[in-house]
Amino acid sequence: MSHALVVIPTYNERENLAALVARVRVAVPEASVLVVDDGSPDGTGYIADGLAADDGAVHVLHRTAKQGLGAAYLDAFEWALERGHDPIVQMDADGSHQPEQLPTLLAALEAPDAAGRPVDVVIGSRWIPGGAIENWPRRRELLSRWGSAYARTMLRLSTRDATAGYRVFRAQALRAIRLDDVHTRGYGFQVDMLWHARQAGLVVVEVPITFVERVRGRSKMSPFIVLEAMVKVTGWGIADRFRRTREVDVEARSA
Ligand SMILES: Nc1nc2c(ncn2[C@@H]2O[C@H](COP(=O)(O)OP(=O)(O)OP(=O)(O)O)[C@@H](O)[C@H]2O)c(=O)[nH]1
Ligand SMILES: [Mg+2]
Repeated sequence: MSHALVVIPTYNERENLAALVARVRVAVPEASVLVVDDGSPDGTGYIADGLAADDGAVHVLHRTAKQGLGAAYLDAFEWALERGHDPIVQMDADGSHQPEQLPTLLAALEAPDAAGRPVDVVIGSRWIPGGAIENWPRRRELLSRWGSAYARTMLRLSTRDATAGYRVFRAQALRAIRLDDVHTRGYGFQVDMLWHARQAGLVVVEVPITFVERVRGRSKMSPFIVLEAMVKVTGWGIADRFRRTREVDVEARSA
């Protein structure tokens, strides 16, 4: 029988991982956990191995070098699909995404959306009513809100929190998204996945979450990551507009 898998990417999360995995195991005992570590110099990978040795529901995927969150997730999705997991959850290791809210996200995958359609993807959202953030500096909030708004406008996405990292996918949704075609490695990966979801015609719903800024460890967010996301979103948006113009032209000519 297929069952849920919670994927947790880690890079130098020594102080956070064990407590987070324990919370996940309590909040959703029926789910397995996959830690994807990129050879963290602080030894997070060893901690993950220890957790896996103690609990058969915890697994570890070791990657040799830090290649970004997107690359880690793509490997993990392949791992999950090969083993028949469904649904597949993605969650940060730093405690920003609270495992206690996961049952609500999973329930939203089971219920039809407002139009009565089966749901393919659930997003834990900061920017819809009921959503909240704790301990974020104003500058960080503005960057996130602005980034989401820019992606939404450029790519005509309906998702309010387009950069959210707390998500649940049906295995079928990950198969429908051509993962070979997702190339963003940094934080823009989240937008890239939504963009592909829209192109695949998937049904995406948002559930409000309270996002808690990390208390321990360091952020991996960098100006490069923000720039990568901006350049890519702009490129996709422009390409999409050209494609639509061409489609309208072809329709007009054949009418
Ligand atoms: N495997 C892997 N995990 C990564 C990599 N970069 C970031 N992560 C993990 O991805 C998650 C999100 O990274 P964060 O540093 O928290 O980034 P963020 O949430 O955008 O930034 P903050 O809000 O400042 O924490 C964390 O669990 C990180 O450990 C990477 O290159 N490889
Ligand atoms: Mg974080």
